[in-house]
Amino acid sequence: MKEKIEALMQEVAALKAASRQEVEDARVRLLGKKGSITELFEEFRGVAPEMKREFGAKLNVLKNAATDRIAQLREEVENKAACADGGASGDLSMPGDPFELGSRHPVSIVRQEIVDIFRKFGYDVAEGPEIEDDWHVFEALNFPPEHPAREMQDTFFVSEGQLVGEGEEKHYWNPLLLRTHTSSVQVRTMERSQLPIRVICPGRVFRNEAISARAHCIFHQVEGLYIDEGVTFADMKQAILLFAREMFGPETQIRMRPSYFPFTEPSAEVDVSCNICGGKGCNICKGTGWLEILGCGMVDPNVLEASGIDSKKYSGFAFGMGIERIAMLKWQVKDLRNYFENDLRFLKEFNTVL
Ligand code: 2NM
Repeated sequence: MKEKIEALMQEVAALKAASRQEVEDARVRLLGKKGSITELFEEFRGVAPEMKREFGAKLNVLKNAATDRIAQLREEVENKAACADGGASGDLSMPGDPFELGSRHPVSIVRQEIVDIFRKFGYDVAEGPEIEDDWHVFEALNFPPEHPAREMQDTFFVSEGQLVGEGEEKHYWNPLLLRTHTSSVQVRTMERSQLPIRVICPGRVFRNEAISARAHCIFHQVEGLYIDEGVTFADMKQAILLFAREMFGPETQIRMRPSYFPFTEPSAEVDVSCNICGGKGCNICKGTGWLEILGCGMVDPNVLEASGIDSKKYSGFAFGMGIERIAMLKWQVKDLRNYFENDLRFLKEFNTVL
């Protein structure tokens, strides 16, 4: 037995093969069902118990050596074949695998549509910081000190602000926070611009909300602002009607319902006629024929004055809408979380031309 193992060891070491067939032949000859190594394992059963340990170890070494050598030979002939046939696997002049094209995110598509419409109406686009101070997010926008939006539960705070005042009057002032709306950008625009102002502010905003299918702590808004001498509620209505018809189609109707925002007076909520059912009532508009898309109002004189604008001379309107919400209506997305998870199965649904 010992001799047989040693002889086979030498055969394995000297093994050569020039083709796939020769490798396969060698495998069958050594390791196949009737192969010489397989037969040695049969023979091993009859070996005296005191010799089993020694021969067992040797046999295993032999089997591993044969298996490895055959794998090595197989790789060698495969490589040789690939180079020799000049075929697909070996041709370095072949074009590379194509890059998969990305697609625009639905929030980005809708943001661009809204921005394009207002640019056509002569609005500028302004952006501003996501980390803001209390002044630009709340104080200048006429939020009273006790307004619930200013609470920790609703707003993400970054720093507590400066300690100011003496004795009883001592308090923190102007903390840093994540903006809860892009109106802060409009305050910055009013502070530094010459009048008239026509601006829209797209951007990411943050609210301290539990995440669900209908709410998320991050979302995107577009807010608009128009200030000049003699701007009226009728101007606002017309601007929003024209926008709605560009966005949702020429047959679109709008309606306004009274509402409340700290920064506008009067304020309104705007619905557009459902463009899925044409106003007849469907499951998208929940049978009402109307879809709520934005909030708006005449800028409160306090807001104008806080930004250094003479509210006796100037007036203006402002509006704001959530981009995710409009994208949900457009593509019937049922769960807001889809917008933030970057699951390719979702993103690939929006294969618009870049
Ligand atoms: C809305 C609704 C109504 C708004 C107001 C202002 C500003 F800065 F001029 F005061 N910007 N955006 C506004 C008004 C936003 O979002 C639902």
